[in-house]
Amino acid sequence: MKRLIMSLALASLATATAMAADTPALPVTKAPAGAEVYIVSPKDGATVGPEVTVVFGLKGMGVAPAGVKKEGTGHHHLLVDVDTLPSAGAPIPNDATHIHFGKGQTETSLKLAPGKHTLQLELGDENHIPFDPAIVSKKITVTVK
Ligand SMILES: [Cu+2]
Repeated sequence: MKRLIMSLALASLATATAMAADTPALPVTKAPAGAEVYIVSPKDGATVGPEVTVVFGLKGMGVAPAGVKKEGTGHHHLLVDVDTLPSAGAPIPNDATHIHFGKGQTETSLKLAPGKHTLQLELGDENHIPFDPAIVSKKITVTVK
């Protein structure tokens, strides 16, 4: 009898642990209808110098700094030479190729090595999580002289 109670207690503990693992730590924000992010400058196919100003465009939403919860807003992330978009439901990585603009910046000056590079914008919510569905720009290619 004692053994039965013990195994029941272990079983319910295992269930509780499994449920906790399934619960997402951070909520995913639905993309507002018609929201669109785009790169204003440089133009797709442009040849640029080693230091290029990238200007971010956003339609149908506003920009807010990271950490600020305000409906219909997000902040920009510049993906440099990124082939696979960041995963849904998790914060966008923060590294040399996934650049966060958590202060609400709408342009940046980027240093790039000579050769071809791709640039793409992705909007993230206040927790740096991609919207659902993801709000991403067209990927552009620039050649750095
Ligand atoms: Cu971010």
